[in-house]
Amino acid sequence: MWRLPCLCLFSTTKTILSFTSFRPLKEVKLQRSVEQSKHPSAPRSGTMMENEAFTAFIFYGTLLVLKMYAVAIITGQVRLRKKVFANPEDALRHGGLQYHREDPDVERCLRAHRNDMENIYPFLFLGAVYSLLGPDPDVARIHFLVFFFGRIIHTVAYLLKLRAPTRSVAYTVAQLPCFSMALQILFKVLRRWW
Ligand SMILES: N[C@@H](CCC(=O)N[C@@H](CS)C(=O)NCC(=O)O)C(=O)O
Repeated sequence: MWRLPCLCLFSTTKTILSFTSFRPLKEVKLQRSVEQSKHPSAPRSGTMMENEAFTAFIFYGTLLVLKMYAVAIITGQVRLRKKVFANPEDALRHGGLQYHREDPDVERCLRAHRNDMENIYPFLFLGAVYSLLGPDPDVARIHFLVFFFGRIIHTVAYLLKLRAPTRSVAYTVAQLPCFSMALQILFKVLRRWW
């Protein structure tokens, strides 16, 4: 009964230890290929992580998800500081129904968050598909980096009310790699069909 949970725990611990041991990538790859040649029918572990473009995508994608969480946390802090609550029950808990109201700073945070949803969610789709289609890892990394910094600057410009057109330029720059990835995905699919 305990065999399966023990096996799971063992393999998770092994994975964590292999991450924290900081062995050079070459050494890890060599050991894997030796293991694979010994047990050719065994499932290959870490195949996704061997795709450099996909690893870069996971890295920047996760950072951007964390950035979105940060905007949500900032929104909550602005609500508390300015006593601006979205729901009557929250307002009642913090002093009275008069605090169930709107505020320009909270609205700004919400717009920044909504704009992230309009742009980062599509990136999570496009980036994943694009990196699985075998792009040059360096070119892929440039796509992700441009999008990442574009979105960071967009958020900073939005929340700190930086002078126009900083936010719009950041938005446009971040859109470029997305269009590039979308076009490359479409071309690859069309080439396969015709
Ligand atoms: N839904 C966006 C579409 C266009 C867009 O994303 N524009 C960028 C650059 S001007 C932006 O930061 N818009 C502000 C926002 O979405 O709140 C809008 O209504 O503006």
